[in-house]
Amino acid sequence: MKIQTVPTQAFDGQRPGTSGLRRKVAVFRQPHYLENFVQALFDTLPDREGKTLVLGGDGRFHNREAILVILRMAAANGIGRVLVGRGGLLSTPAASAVIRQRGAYGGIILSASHNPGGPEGDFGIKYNIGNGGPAPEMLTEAIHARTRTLTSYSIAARPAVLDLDHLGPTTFCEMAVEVIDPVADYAELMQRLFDFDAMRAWFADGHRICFDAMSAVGGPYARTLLEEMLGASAGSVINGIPLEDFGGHHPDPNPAHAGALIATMAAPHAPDFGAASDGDADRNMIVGRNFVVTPSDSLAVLAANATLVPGYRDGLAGIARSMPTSCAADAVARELGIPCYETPTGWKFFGNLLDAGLATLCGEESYGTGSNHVREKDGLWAVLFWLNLQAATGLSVEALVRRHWARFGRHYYSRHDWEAIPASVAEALMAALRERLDGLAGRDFGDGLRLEQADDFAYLDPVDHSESRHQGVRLLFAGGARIIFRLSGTGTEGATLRVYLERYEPDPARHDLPAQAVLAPLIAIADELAAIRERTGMDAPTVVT
Ligand code: VG1
Ligand code: CO
Repeated sequence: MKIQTVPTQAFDGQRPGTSGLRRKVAVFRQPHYLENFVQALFDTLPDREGKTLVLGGDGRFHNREAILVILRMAAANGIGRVLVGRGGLLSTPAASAVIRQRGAYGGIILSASHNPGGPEGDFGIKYNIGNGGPAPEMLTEAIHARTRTLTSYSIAARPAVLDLDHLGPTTFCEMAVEVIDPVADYAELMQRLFDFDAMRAWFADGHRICFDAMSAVGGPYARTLLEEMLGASAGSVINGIPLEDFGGHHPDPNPAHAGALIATMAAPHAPDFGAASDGDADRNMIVGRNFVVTPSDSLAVLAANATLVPGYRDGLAGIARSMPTSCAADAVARELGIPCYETPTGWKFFGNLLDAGLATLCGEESYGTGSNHVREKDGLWAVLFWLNLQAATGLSVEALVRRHWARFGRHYYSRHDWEAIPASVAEALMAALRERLDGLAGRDFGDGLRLEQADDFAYLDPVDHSESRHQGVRLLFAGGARIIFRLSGTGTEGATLRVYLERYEPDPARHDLPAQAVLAPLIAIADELAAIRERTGMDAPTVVT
């Protein structure tokens, strides 16, 4: 094999964000940009020699080209073997499953998740470690540090073409490569967790579903599991063919971007159950007939009913949620007598808790739910969990959620995103807000909203004792209301301010109110304290979920 050592110069700003390095496709296509990052990654893995890596992506534009570059670099950097998803495809949860099931050293996932794709869209790369989960901050920081000092990278000379479309072992640049079925390992894992017979019977009874794969990588997984294995009628999976540009849409499963599904579920004769997943299939949205479930509620409902599902029959060790996720899961944990951990945003913070057996289920308000079966959030897993619960109880989605609220109270919840703010304006807004925190506690905003605590969230990992600071400004009110402010770490244009709003309502007579109206006083407080409209010049959030 001929190895080329290519001189290069460091790029600014190759620091991974909440979930990997995400940039515009045009940025990734600059000469050496991807190569630099991949070399920095390999340099940060000193014992990589001869090891097995998993490689795949969400199929977005530039996926195949990037796969070939990474394979040539893996060969030149001493990697022993690479397992690649057929066609270069692997959903994020499937990649996690493959890493774990095959005992791989780690994996590289090419995805910008819910961000749009295509030549004008976004691209991304992230590294997962041997537990199947996202690289912890220590590692991503080391990779970033290495990107700044790099002067060359190693790559195998351009070889004959590699056939990514046929399963089986082969060699490429004298390195072992195996093209694997992207769905098989994952489907096998799902069968170990859920009651497939009960779900088959539920479909055989005539229940109908609509799963919107949003023209992303989740399609083949959903078709195999839902239509082929469980017997959902043909056509239950819509937008099931992965497209490089996701059909020009935002592959983000929320009511704003999956409007067609919401409309289907609100129409007369709607299916019994609706769901959607995102670009890399790790997110999920759950919809009943004319009834949208918030992700925070979804986590709480799954936790409260987990023992109905074979994989969780013995109960949960604990629950973990990201800090901005509502406290609905905490209420369940209290009742079950198990701990509920509060982590910073991003799945990488759940890894240690899962590895140490401290938590079994995890969730984020951003349509992410998962468990200890992998080390990523998992969209289709959540869908199967909800189907299993419906099959086991005979209850509809709405009935399951209303029963839950009656028992635990309702946590009204909404997230307001203010997108594409100039970065300097967003930074200044957060800085000013942080300055105001001292002395704010104790203030009474009326309407029962007395501020009890105002702080900047810091997390001390109970397992490795690492500390992550400045993870978001929290305003905690008496009675369980909360406002959280933080800046997104996944965007590629300007900054996005996320404002998370939550209010607890124990009274079942008040469980059917419009969320935005219930949260209106908090929305007003958020705007007053952060001067959002004044500083951004915008008069409304760009996305409300
Ligand atoms: C967002 C979500 C976060 C999620 C992350 C990756 O991050 O808020 O909860 O873990 O996306 O999800 P941020 O920093 O933009 O708020 V995915 O499906 O895009 O990998
Ligand atoms: Co995703």
